Amino acid sequence: MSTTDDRGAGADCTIRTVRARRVWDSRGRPTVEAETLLACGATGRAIVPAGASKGTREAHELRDGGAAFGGLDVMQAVANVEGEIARAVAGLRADDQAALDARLIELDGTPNKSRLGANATLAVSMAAAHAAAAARGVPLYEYLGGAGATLMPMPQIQIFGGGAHAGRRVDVQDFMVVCPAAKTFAEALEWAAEVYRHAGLVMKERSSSLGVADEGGWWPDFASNEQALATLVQAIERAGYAPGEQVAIALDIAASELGRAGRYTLGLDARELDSDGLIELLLRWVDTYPIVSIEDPLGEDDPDAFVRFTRAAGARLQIVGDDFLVSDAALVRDAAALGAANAVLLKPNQRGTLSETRAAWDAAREAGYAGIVSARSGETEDTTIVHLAVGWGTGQLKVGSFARGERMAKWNEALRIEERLSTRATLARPLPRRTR
Ligand code: 2PG
Ligand code: MG
Repeated sequence: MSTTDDRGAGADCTIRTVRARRVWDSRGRPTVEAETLLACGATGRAIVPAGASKGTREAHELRDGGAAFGGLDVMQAVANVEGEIARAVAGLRADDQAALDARLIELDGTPNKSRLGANATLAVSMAAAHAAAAARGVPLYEYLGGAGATLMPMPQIQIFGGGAHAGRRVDVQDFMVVCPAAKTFAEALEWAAEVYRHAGLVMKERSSSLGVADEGGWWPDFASNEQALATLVQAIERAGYAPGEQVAIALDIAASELGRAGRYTLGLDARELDSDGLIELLLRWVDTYPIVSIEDPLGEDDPDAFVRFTRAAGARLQIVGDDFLVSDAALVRDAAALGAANAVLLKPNQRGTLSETRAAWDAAREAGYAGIVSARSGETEDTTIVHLAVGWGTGQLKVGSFARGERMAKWNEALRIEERLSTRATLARPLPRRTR
């Protein structure tokens, strides 16, 4: 979000002041907003999101502890922005993102931003980008990607929520759809809206409508994880689309939440599996249902199994590292050397600066990996990630479901971008089409 009063290429992008405040996220929890004022008068503002199912190697989110708000207050992170960080970045240029982020990293001085907080540093990193875009008088995606930023991302849209986002009612965290045959981003949203609506109707018919989960997906009431898959196919068909061909399935197993050290528990299915047992189950699902993408099929501490799964299915399936790669360029390079996964989820708050997140995408591209810019389960009206997906040309965007304002703000922002790009826009088609 940005405003400006002295636009143009020659605008003075020197940072004058940085302010921060505590605002509230979609789970009613505190989070950090930063606002940057430049010498030219342009301002930029950004809010940091928060995850629930987190990788252990994510950058540190600074929370105050204590009794208030379950220990989740962020007043120390806010104070860090207004004090130490504001002093350190005043005088730097907002349009030199690399130098600004390097200063933030150096100032923090820890490997995981545990001193100042990744929530503090990311708010400043993103607000500066917004301010620089405003100073130029262009939308953020265009500031980041120039005139060549015309690739609209394929959306991954959640239909059922599960795992840590729905009281572990089912074990699999995200049951999502993608629309490989849609011609535009707008059309992909139309199809997803129909699938979402029909999924809700199916659940209502079964009197199993229990509201929505953290990211807006239907709160699941299923007898097994596999029943969720079957119901999703049913919803796709009832909505009038060919499963696999027009609307396909993407899953986030979030397997780090299911166990440790190669032992996994599917509570709903009353099953304990070792790594190869989980691989076998997922391969059977891939053979039976029109699944084109699986995120975190195995735990973050199970790289060898990741390699085995990638060998078995990587040629016909997108295999995404989220908790496994935590948007970290070095981990992406390590995974590529091993042959583990073939795509990386990109969440800026897993690293704490835009430059480091971007570096993970650069490493992914070099390795031939796909990239998916992703929201967190705790979100706000902030739409920065949509601009990152288009500006960086990642080709995919994961935001959650087709309900709740913090999700719709992002889908709707992407519609505005597609409209602005007009005939120059093309919808990315990164995923294989499948016929059953
Ligand atoms: C994920 C995200 C979004 P969280 O695991 O990919 O679904 O969840 O933000 O809770 O990590
Ligand atoms: Mg995930």
